[in-house]
Amino acid sequence: MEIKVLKNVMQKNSAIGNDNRDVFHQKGVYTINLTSSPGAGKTTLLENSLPELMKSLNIAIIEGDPYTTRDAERLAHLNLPTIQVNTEGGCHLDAQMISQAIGELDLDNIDLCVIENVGNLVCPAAFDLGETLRVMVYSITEGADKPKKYYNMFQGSHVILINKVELAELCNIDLEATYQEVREINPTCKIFQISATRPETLIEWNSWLAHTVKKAICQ
Ligand SMILES: Nc1nc2c(ncn2[C@@H]2O[C@H](COP(=O)(O)OP(=O)(O)OP(=O)(O)O)[C@@H](O)[C@H]2O)c(=O)[nH]1
Ligand SMILES: [Mg+2]
Repeated sequence: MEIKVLKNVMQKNSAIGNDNRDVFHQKGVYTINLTSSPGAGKTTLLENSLPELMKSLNIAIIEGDPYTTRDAERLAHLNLPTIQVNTEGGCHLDAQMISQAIGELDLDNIDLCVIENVGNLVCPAAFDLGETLRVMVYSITEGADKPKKYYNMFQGSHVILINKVELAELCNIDLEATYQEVREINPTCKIFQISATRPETLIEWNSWLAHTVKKAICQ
């Protein structure tokens, strides 16, 4: 008797993730998998970044949520193509869910597809969705000990947005030490320090992302 359930699930997810990546690539769509713990600021970031990014990119949103459409409703005024994926309590999106969502999008007219994952610092780190870039929002209000506790998520992210930095003093956080710990775990990721509620702190991130997407889709 052969029991390989977990391995099979992960292999299947990776295979579908690679298929998704091929589809995105063929259609010239750059994709972001946006991860964080619950409430770290993913939707707030989108509320305040997308209006700027929309000026030069055609954007679609895939919203992951255990049960509700609340985040999609917060972004509805932007009038972007949006697909809601409810995991029915599941703690992460997987590649099959994204494959289904892709079928609902007009990829020929999209430059950037933003996937907001379910808030969780463990499971989303293990499930490749076929994204180009994994972007993590790390809210300092969760505590300075999180990078080493949730090593895989920090280590596997291409970009880490250290968020809610205006609350550092209130939360007793040494921002420089936090930056250094993130850097130690992930020596190559891009790091931005932001307050997602304050659009003026997102200028550098917005311009880096717009530039990166345009460069990639023009190749
Ligand atoms: N003070 C402060 N509050 C913030 C900041 N960013 C987000 N918030 C607040 O944090 C709360 C949660 O933000 P969301 O954007 O909903 O977080 P999320 O990661 O999308 O949450 P889930 O989708 O439920 O995982 C909201 O009340 C935001 O206003 C920030 O930079 N500073
Ligand atoms: Mg959200």
